[in-house]
Amino acid sequence: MRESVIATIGLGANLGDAPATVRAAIAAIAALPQTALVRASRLYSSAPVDSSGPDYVNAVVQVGTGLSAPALLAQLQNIETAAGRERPYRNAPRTLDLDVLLYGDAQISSPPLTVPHPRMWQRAFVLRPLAEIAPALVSPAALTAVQDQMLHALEN
Ligand code: PH2
Ligand code: MG
Ligand code: MG
Repeated sequence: MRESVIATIGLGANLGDAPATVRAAIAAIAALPQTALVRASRLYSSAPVDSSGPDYVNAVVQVGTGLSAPALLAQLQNIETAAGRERPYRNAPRTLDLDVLLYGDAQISSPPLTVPHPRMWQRAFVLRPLAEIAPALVSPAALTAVQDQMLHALEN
């Protein structure tokens, strides 16, 4: 493995057996080439934000990876496709969404990939699982800003 970067990935699903899909996606991420799972949050249930359909299941994981950011994104898109992901319109309900939230401390602005994820600081379904596994990355003020968004852990 070339020098490894800590990448933070957000998982979301609200169609089909969302908890099973998210758990399988965490296993698939852990099995990616040049990639090792570092930490995984619990699964959370959250009301759709700027989206529709059933409540979402969300989680956040960190991996150490030798994949470049575009290569990691391509691998995540393969996992989404294998889970039956369709993209009828923006923020449509989905079987699986895998977003690169952070890639080390890189700032990336390219058409397929913007890192840090531009909306992550407005979303409890990202910040609370992230705070669970990497508390230094999420300030108390950031958590306060999203405290009105409905979210609860599905497990202890
Ligand atoms: N993802 C979105 C839009 N809205 N809402 C919740 N609760 N969870 C998500 O993962 C989510 C969302 C776009 O990716
Ligand atoms: Mg998303
Ligand atoms: Mg996405």
